[in-house]
Amino acid sequence: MKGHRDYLIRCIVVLVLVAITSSSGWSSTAGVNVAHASAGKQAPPTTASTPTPYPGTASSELTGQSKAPQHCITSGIGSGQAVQCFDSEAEALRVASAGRIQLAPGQTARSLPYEEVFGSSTNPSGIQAILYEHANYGGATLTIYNGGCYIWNNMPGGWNDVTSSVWSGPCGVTLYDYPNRDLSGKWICIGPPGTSYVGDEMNDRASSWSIP
Ligand SMILES: [Ca+2]
Repeated sequence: MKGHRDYLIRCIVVLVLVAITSSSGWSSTAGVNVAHASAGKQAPPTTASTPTPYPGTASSELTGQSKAPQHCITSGIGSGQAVQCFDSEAEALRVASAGRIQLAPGQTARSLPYEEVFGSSTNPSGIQAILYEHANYGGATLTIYNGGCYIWNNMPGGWNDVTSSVWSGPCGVTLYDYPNRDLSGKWICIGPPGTSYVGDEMNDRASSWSIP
């Protein structure tokens, strides 16, 4: 439970930083900590690790639904926000893990033990989270890797309003309906090890994410 407690502390700290002026309440269901935001203003960037959002995004909700392409990976930090997409989950994971994870034919990340993918809070693997197009960890994947526990970004091309389930590393994940972690929209804190369904209020709505 220590890891979960640490996640909660991190999530709270990050959200306080993100929206100093918003108020929030917590409820917990089946391992998923759901925090509902009330109206609030977007705070200015507050952390040293704040990256540059993907180009082409606005401070208000993105318009238009797009279909997630294949299996994508993003480092979450760095100039240019490199996003790579592959035909197979195996190739995506191989690149995101710098060759450490080699899926056998027919395997998915979910075939592997949790710690083989994510490591532990004291020995992280570098894989931070895997977002899925469908509930129950199905469909296209977006793997977030490297950058530590305090990173965020807008969804890359094709991933706006797509995510339905999340497999989370020890840091946890927060999804936001609006780009740029704008808390005036819906958002959800997801603790490790994630959730097979982000819930009706966030399903196919995430436009930005943060770790945690
Ligand atoms: Ca959205």
